[in-house]
Amino acid sequence: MAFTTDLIRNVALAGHGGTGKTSLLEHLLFTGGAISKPETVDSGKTVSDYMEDEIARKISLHAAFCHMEWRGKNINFIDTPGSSDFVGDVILAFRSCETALLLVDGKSGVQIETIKLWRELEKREKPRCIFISKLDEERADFDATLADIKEKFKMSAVPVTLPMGGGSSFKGVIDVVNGKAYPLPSSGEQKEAASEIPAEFASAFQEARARLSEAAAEGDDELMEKYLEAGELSQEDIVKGLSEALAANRILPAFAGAGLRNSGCAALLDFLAEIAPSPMALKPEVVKNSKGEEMEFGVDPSKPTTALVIRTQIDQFSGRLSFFKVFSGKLTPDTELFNVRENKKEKIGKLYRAQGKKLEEVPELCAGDIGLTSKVAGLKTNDTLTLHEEQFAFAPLRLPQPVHALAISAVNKKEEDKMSELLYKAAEEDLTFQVRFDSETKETVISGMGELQINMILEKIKTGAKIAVETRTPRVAYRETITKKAHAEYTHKKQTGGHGQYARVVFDIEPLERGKQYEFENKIFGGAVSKGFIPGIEKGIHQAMEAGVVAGYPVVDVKTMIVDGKEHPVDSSEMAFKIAARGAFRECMRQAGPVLLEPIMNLTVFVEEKYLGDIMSDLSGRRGRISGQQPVGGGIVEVKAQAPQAELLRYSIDLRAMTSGTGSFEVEFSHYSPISGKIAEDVIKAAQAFRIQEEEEE
Ligand SMILES: Nc1nc2c(ncn2[C@@H]2O[C@H](COP(=O)(O)OP(=O)(O)OP(=O)(O)O)[C@@H](O)[C@H]2O)c(=O)[nH]1
Ligand SMILES: [Mg+2]
Repeated sequence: MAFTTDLIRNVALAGHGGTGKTSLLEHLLFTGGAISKPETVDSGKTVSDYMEDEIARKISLHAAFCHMEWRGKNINFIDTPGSSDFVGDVILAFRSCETALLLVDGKSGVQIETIKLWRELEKREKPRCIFISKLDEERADFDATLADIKEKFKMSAVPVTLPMGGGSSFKGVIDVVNGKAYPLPSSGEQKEAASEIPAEFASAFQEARARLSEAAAEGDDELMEKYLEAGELSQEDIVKGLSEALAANRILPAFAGAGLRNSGCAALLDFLAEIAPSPMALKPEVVKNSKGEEMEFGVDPSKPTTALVIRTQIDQFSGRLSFFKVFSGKLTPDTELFNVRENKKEKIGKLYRAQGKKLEEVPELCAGDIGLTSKVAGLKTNDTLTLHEEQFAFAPLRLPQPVHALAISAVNKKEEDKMSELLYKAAEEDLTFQVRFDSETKETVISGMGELQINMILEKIKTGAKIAVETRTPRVAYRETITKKAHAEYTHKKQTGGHGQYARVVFDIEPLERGKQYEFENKIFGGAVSKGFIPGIEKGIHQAMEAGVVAGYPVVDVKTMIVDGKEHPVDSSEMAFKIAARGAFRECMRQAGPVLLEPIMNLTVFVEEKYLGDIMSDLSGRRGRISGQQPVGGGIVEVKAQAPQAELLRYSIDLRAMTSGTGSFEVEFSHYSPISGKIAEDVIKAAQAFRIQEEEEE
């Protein structure tokens, strides 16, 4: 059956690792009748942890799409991994949903990943709810967790469900909106059944009900008046007020439960179906047309069909799967859509909804819905699809830059192509994983968010495809430049018999401002060298600049001027001038105080306050310069610094070790800066050793 836009809900489950997202989702699907028996994460049979690596490790490593019907609504769920290495999949889920459901462990309280995800949600002004999980565990405490949330997020969560007891005496939940109790089912495989609220929880319910009514009335003058007059709100008004407040991101509803025990699921589903915003409430995306003009584009069933590819999965059996969200109009099978990036039409075959790995064919997907299609080779994540040849595109997903890089090669050179192919495939599936060939250092460099993510990908290559690979710390892309002016001349001469070669050039060189790269000026007066030879001379300079005289790294920020020269009527050629120019440039460079430059990175580190001292002293040990620090909420401090790339090659591993896995950082290139003394000597030695090794290999 097709669901119209108002009947669709998209919900992303997110939170710190192991807070119970996958287990909760499994029981939501069970409660909704999408599956007949809930499985445990340990069994490796849950709907959303279905990939081989997830089953082996018993944690989620990819975004998984599921759906179910509840009270006439189609609820699409995206289960996301808790490990920060897979943040790319969480961000794509946040973009695609209207409501984020953040899980907080009732025993551990708000943990570091949840704080980071909260900041991501803040950036997007995304409506969100909190599910306080695992309340059946000893020492789990609903009220203490609410207090922790208030302290860390500076926002009071309003309970929509309340727990009845906790730990070993956990007896189920109370639905505050509907005034019902859901006693704890006798096992996780039993459905919840509503009953009267037990007398012992009557006053707690009354109190929570008053608080919920007040939250529903706030921000709506009419409702507030009703509430102040009658001292309470009708059921209908509570639903209306909460819907508006959540869509506008004014309230933070909180839920209680224990997913594994199937407790708290029914009331949560009621809320999602009846109160959570429909896709139409999604904050519009900014799209750009072919003229570069920006406009807002929200979900709208009345406009011609538009869809955005949100994820690509390359499956061994089903081939390429492209998940997309329909933004406007509706989509039916075998439609031709225009792919804006490729500027060509693409036939979309069958349409599906995913239930984990199971694909269920659908006859139609309306605006706001999430579905997928298979085997359309031309589709990539972030592609905009339109019905006509409309030229506008959604902005690509904004993801953090990779922070951990490795150089990789196949042990057997013949397998290098196959290895690269698998790496590029992995990069298509997870956009936070990148592959590039560095022509300068002659290395294939892979980079990502952390060791776990990279190891997962390497695992697929090593054991999956049986390709032996070697990894090592990538080489740093050093540069060379000059520090003063110089003057030199060079004559290339080979005139022994037959057709000879002759060219002579005289150069002045001088340093350019950092980042200017290259300049050339012809200062010859009187035609000592014909204009026709100038391109050859410039080619020679470029060639010489590819490998400088200090350690063979590319030369930057040098201006070269030809001031004089000489040519021979027969023996001069472009080739001869190229050779002469190369020689003159190298001679000039030797006299111009050549130095090595190293890349300096801008670094933003996020750590809990208690680690601040350690982080600062570690950074100064890495030749880092700290430019500022400020608290960013949740007890986290942001430290801004600059440090040489060479000192940061293992930073993602070291930072995690220093902060028990809680620290994180962002990094981007800033500028090149000169190095000297022992540091420069070591770089030169390493470059020489590398060159010897390369020559031996050839
Ligand atoms: N006691 C209890 N244990 C639970 C509950 N929910 C989940 N667990 C257990 O907690 C562990 C983690 O559960 P998952 O559902 O995999 O948690 P997750 O948030 O999906 O984990 P990641 O995807 O790896 O971030 C598993 O061993 C579950 O059996 C619960 O309600 N009560
Ligand atoms: Mg999970």
